[in-house]
Amino acid sequence: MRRSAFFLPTLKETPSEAQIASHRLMLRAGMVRQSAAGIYSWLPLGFKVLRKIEQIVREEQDAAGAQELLMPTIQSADIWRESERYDAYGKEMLRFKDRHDREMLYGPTNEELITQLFRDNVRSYRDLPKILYHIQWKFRDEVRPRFGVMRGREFLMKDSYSFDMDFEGAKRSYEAMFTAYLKTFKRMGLTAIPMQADSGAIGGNLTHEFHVLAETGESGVFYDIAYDDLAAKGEIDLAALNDLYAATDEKHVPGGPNVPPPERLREARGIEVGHIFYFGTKYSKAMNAMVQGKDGEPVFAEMGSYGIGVSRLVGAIIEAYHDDRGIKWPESVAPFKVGLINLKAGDALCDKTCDDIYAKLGAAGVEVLYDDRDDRAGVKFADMDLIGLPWQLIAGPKGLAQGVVELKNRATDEKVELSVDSALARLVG
Ligand code: 5CA
Repeated sequence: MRRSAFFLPTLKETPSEAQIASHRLMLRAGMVRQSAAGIYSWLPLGFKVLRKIEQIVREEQDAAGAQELLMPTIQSADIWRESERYDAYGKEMLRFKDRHDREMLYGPTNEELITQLFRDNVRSYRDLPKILYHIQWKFRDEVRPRFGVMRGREFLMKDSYSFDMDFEGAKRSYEAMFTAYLKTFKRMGLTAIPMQADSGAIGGNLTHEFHVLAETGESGVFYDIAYDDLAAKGEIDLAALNDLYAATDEKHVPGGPNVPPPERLREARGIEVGHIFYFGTKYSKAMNAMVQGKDGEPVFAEMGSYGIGVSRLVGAIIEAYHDDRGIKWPESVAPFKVGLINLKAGDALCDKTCDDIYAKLGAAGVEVLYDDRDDRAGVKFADMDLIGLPWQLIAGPKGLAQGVVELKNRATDEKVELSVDSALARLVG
């Protein structure tokens, strides 16, 4: 993509409404624009990141055996009456009527809809287990939408739902999702700690929130310091589920069972990027979702639901990867891999070399943003640091006279001078 043609309205000034780094940077880097409180348009640069995150989530769901479908954003109130959540959900649910005076709502989550689909289409134990998911926009009329996409009113969620015959099966599904979540967040460069969470009315210990540690996180969390070592080594796995203490402040009981002694207990802030939940037959019973069991007797399906905050993750990744100049994208979610800077647009050698590099990288499938604008070098450097592409390839008249370009790593700030060919070789593959 040529910068001169790209819709990328970057800002020099820090917008006053933004309180945390990720919100400020998403506005300054031209990734999103607010259209109403907690409701955002995703501009091309931000949308590319959102899509990359979505794709990683999708690949790990598929690898865990889940199947993608797509349910609507608008739901009928009827199914929420069946589950008895229509009144209970309160003001967070956006409700309205269609022209026939039927009560409708913009879905805040999809347990009811998926249970209805299951009830109407699955008959026998032979069809189980099943894990179904979609990546779809949700609306929750949050009292205090804030921090940009972190706590929006409209936000993108991946929500999966598992159906099993019995508790053992449901536990296997839960563990498959648990493991998939760890892989998913790791691929984005994030260490997410699974925390025992408040299970509300349902009870049991099968509910976890996945938290990325960050000073700006909205949740208070407590965890065993052993996690710091495991996180550094990237070794948090399913064993952590039973062995090491980690809990949200809602669940944490000072001095309670399994709580480590004070010198081993860390108190921190976390961003909740995922939430998984086993709830047994809560919805299948309320909505009469039964299948025929092995002995011919009907059985209520054992269910779980598993959410990931896809749009929130964009903010969470920026919180983890930025400095005072801008974002530092991990390569797996970067909107482009390379930012190519032509230091002297209009200079014949600079233009020719850059055009050539741009064409070659494009042909090799490397995503490049080519800053071909006729602007000052300082403006281009600042813009490129702000949007945070992992690699900057800088071509100017002085270097090219010696046959070299400069390759800069945004994360480490390391710069090397290389021939064009060696720079290309480093960036391809
Ligand atoms: N039905 C369950 C699991 S599918 C559910 O809705 N869980 S949830 O309420 O915890 O939401 C799942 C994830 O969506 C959260 O972990 C969080 O990452 C994200 N999320 C929730 N509310 C918001 C919001 N207002 N803005 C951005 N992301 C949100």
